[in-house]
Formats: sequence, C-alpha cells, structure tokens
Amino acid sequence: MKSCRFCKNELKTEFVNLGMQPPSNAYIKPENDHKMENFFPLITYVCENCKLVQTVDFNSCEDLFTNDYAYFSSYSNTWLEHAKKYVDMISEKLSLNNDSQVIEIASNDGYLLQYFNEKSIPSLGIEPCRSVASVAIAKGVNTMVEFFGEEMAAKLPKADLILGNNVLAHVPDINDFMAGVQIALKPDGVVTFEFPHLLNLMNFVQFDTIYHEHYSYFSLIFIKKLFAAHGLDVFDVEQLPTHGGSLRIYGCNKGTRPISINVENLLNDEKDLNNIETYVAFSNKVKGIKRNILELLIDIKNQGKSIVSYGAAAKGNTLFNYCGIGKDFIDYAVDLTPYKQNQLLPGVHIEIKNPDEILKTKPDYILITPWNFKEEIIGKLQYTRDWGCKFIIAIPKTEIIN
Ligand code: DWN
Repeated sequence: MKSCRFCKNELKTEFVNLGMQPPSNAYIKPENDHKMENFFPLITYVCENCKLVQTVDFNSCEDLFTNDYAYFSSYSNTWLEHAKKYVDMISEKLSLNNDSQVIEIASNDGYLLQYFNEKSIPSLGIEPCRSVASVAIAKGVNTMVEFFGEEMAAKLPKADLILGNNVLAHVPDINDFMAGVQIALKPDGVVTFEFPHLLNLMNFVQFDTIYHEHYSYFSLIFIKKLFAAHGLDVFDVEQLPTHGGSLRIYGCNKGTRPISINVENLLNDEKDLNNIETYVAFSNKVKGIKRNILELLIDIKNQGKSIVSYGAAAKGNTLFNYCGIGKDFIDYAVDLTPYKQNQLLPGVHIEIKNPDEILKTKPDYILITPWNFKEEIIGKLQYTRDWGCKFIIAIPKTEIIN
C-alpha cells in the first residue's frame, strides 16, 4: 500500500505518470556513458484526504542530494536579483539587525545569505551538499553541511527568521522537517518558504518540474494543513513570477500574528483543488505537449536543420526523458555551470558544453529548457540573430520565438 507522506492516508488517485526517469541532477561523466544507469518510475499521486500531490519514493534524500550535487543557484542573475530583493524586503519588514538570527534551510552556494552578510545580520545556512556548501563557505557564508530535521534543529540557535526557497518540495519526511522549523523558531519568529505553485503547474502544464528530487507539489490548501499540524499559522502569502509561478508563504507560531486577507483570497483561487476530479484531467494535457514538441522537432530535423539545447536544467531532463528527445534531435546542450560542463545529461546522454560552443557551430534552433529564465537567456543570445537562429520553448505550449 502507498501512503501519503503527510497524513498516511492510502494513495489511490494517480496524478500523472512520466514513465521511467533518472534522478534529475544525476549528470553522467563521459567515462560512464556506456554503463548501467538508475531509472525509477516517476509516478505522482494526489492524496484524497489532504490533497498533497507527491511522488512514490524510490530515492532517499541522501541518494539525491550528494556531495557532488550539481545545482548551483548563483548561475542566474534573475535569481540573484530575486534573492537580494527578498533580503532587503524582509530585513525591513522584520526590523532585522545585528542582534537578530537568520537561518536558511538549503542555502546552496550562499546565493542569498551573502546579502544578509552585507547587512551584518547574523545568518546560518543549512546545506547538506558539500559541492555547493563549500562555495558558500568560501564566500564567507556561515554554513552547516547537514540535512535539516527535528533532531538537528535542537542544536541550532533560535531564529527570528527561518527561510527556505525551493526546499520544502525536496523533503521526503515533511513532518520531521516542520517539527524542526517549529523547534528552531523564536516564539515571535517568522518563517518564509518559496515553492512552485501547484495551481500554475496544472494551469500551465509545467509537468517538466516533476522529477525525483521533488517529492511534493504544493497548494496553499495543503500548506495551511501542514503548518497547523505543527502549531504554526500561515499569516500571509505572495504570488511570485519565479520558476513558472511560485508562492511565498509567511508563517508564525499559532496566534502570534494577524492573518492577512491574502490567505483567504488565494484559498478561493484554489477552490477547484478541493475536488479530486480537478487533478485527474492533467495527464492528458501532458501527453498533448509531448506530441506537439515531437512534431516540431521531427519537422525541423526533416528540413535538415540543427538544434541544440540551452540550460542543463533538471526540468529539461524530465522533458527529454519523457518525450524521448535524445542526440537524434539535439546536437549538444550548453550551460554556464562549470560543474555541469563536459558531463552528459542523465538518461539521454547529450553532452553539456560551455555556451561559447554556440558561436562555433551556429545552430539553426536553440531549445531553451529552463523556460522560466527565457528572457534572461534570450537576452544573452542576441548575437545568434546574426545567422537567423530561432528559439524553441516547450512549456506552457510549444512555440518558436524568432
Ligand atoms: O527545485 C529546483 C529548482 C528551483 O532549480 C532544484 N531542484 C533544481 C533546479 O531545477 P532546474 O535545474 O530545472 O532549475 P533552473 O534554475 O531553471 O536551471 C537553470 C539552468 O540553466 C541551470 O543549470 C543554470 C543554467 N543557466 C545558464 O546556463 N545560463 C541559467 C541561466 C539563467 C543562464 O543564463
């Protein structure tokens, strides 16, 4: 029996099945190109009781978030600007100063805490992956290289602010995690979490953001239940443009802050997510996108044109492995992250090169897999206009950008 990771209810309703998929950040070293590779069923369910959308687990977080984890947050200026804007806002909102304590869970390469350092506001990063944590430590960000949870939280200083961006989805035992948040939070403290919003995932068919690293996919309906189960209130919520449309929720110990009308308004926007039937229709939309992107790529290749992909993104790995888009379509991938270059995309084994390769080979088309950064990426690729290169986006619909 498969049971819900939050309420333990039996999971009976499938959300979407994306077939056998490799872990989304399991990049392959060239010398391992012809060796056995791990693939696991990527099947998601929606709990009929608490409405949490979640994967069936085949990987522990220790399997996925290893010391050579390849996702470095600082290779997107858009994301760095977003982090700095948050630090400026929250520091003022909470009147943080050098007597305050900030804790970021999943602090990655110090992309955000560096801005608290600039304000001399004491902060501590919790990051289990040594590859990114060592970059944070090198830039002077105080970092503990450990997984966060209830037991670990007891060792931490009590925090005025606990924050986590794109971490909650990466936690298999969310009850243990939230118990830790409650322990580490000061009585009048605030917690903020950012995560891609399930409503956008469904409305814009962002199925490529489903991968083994993301154990859960969140609505505010669910988050409110999760917080209440751990003595916390959600007292405010913001809708953000990041990662295809995210939520930033604000939490506090129960009853310590007034609840904003924003919470009720967003719950109203999500009202259809209370009905299990809403979830069942999603799978057919995904199959439509697969047919559309394959039709376009087949047509382009039948014309004898060349295609490369920009961004060795986890979401691109789901797209390529679900749609069967391999080296027969894509000549190579490029990515700014040095850690990913000269490796192969998981499953399809497309080589990852430095973006400089584009000027050398002058491809006819560039498929941008991190569509969430398309403006920034297209801005960097303006030089490709010289030879009439065109861009392809697959989500929320297949389109060519001239
Ligand atoms: O939850 C997660 C999300 C938030 O980020 C993580 N589990 C993993 C990661 O998912 P992703 O890899 O799909 O995220 P991104 O941030 O959309 O990936 C962008 C990729 O593109 C990175 O490898 C960096 C690269 N990039 C680049 O080469 N040039 C990005 C930009 C903006 C660029 O200009």
